[in-house]
Amino acid sequence: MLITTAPAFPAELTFDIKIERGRVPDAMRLIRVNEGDIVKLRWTSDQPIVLHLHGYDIEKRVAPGAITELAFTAYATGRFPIHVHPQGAGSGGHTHEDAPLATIEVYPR
Ligand SMILES: [Cu+2]
Repeated sequence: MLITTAPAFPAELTFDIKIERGRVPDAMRLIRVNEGDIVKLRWTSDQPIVLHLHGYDIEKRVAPGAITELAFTAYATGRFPIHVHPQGAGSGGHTHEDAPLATIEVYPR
């Protein structure tokens, strides 16, 4: 049995995630937070890339040479994949069959 002990109060959590050639290190592929936490994902990438956080439906363009912050409050619990969208494909021009770049798990408090 897995017991998760969430802190009583929401935390502000910052994760620095480095994308290299469209991938993130294995250790950063699963990000666990608790409901209500303020989550800041600070992305860097060696190439231009568009990220899409599902569920929260946030899209962010990450350019090389700068940190791009994707911040949200984890009000919805569950498992939310972060996908890479093709550059300039417009809306609806992508599939989600590929493995996600990373996954965010939000646990109930
Ligand atoms: Cu997507």
